[in-house]
Amino acid sequence: MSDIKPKFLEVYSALKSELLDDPAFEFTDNSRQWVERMLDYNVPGGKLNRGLSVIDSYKLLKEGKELSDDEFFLACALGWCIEWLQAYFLVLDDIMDGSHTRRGHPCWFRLPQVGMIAISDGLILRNQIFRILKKHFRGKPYYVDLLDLFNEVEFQTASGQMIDLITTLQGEKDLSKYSLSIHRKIVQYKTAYYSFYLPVACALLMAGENLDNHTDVKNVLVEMGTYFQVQDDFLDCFGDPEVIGKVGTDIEDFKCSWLVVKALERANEEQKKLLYENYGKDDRVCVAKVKELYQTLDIQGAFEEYESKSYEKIMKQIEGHPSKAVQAVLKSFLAKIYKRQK
Ligand code: DMA
Ligand code: MG
Ligand code: MG
Ligand code: MG
Repeated sequence: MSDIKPKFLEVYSALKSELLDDPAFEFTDNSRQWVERMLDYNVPGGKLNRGLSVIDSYKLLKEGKELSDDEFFLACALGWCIEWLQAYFLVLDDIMDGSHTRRGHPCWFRLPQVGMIAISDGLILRNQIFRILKKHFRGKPYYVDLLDLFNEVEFQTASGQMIDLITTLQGEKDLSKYSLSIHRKIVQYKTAYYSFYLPVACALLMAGENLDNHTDVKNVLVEMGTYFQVQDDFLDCFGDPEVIGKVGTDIEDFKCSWLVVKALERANEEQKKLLYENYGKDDRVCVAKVKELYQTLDIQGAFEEYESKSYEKIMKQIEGHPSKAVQAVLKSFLAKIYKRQK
């Protein structure tokens, strides 16, 4: 599967060139250079799982039939639209979360020349998705469905980010409101739709399918996306920053992370008091105390248990699906993320 990565990256260069020559704007050398640098910094440097999944999924839906050059290009272009969407959300997410590093480099807004211009860049990234779609898909019978899909998923993600943020409101810090059901809602919206449902939905539309007929696929993908974000929460605290390319901020940020929800479930009164006193403070000593409590409560063990249980649950759901091609799509996704370290 990974042999398509170089070709996928070629499509990135082609799309970038088109955007830098977009006739709807009079680029100067200066603005063109800015956008090029901004794109190269923020769009292609991740794992590219979401983007590549569109191509993998489309191939599996075609059940082994070779893709034409045109189909391959279009699947790549949709994959890149998802990577653009991801870049847009991450640029803004890092500002809102006060993060320092992303993909092994300083967050875009941390660069001295960038700062809050990153907000404007986020908007440019967002708009470029629709420039790409217009240029390459305007004549397709599924164009309107694609636009609707990207709009819906963007709304869901933005809403997830909103509840992720408002649950941490300063001055109202109250751990007692954190629960698995609130956590689930946050991660379903902020992560699962755009990371898991969107790539497969793009492939389904390209294959001429009506998305209304695939709510069962959507449900499995939302379940997988939820599992993926629990892993992200786990790695925020226990991952190796060298491997995940970012330093966690969830404890400092008072995030409704899976880890703190589990810790609250397992803690006695004294331990709860320690959490209440130290969670959500931008202070090394407080963060260390929270991490130590996570060790004492064996939150790693709880995570491992969650991980194998969700794997089994998702696998069962997949095997209940009538189409072998769809099963193959879903299984390839699950295999990619099971026990991931980054
Ligand atoms: C991020 O959740 C979700 C979106 C939509 C970018 P997060 O803040 O936990 O992500 P990360 O750990 O990568 O900053
Ligand atoms: Mg973040
Ligand atoms: Mg965030
Ligand atoms: Mg995170």
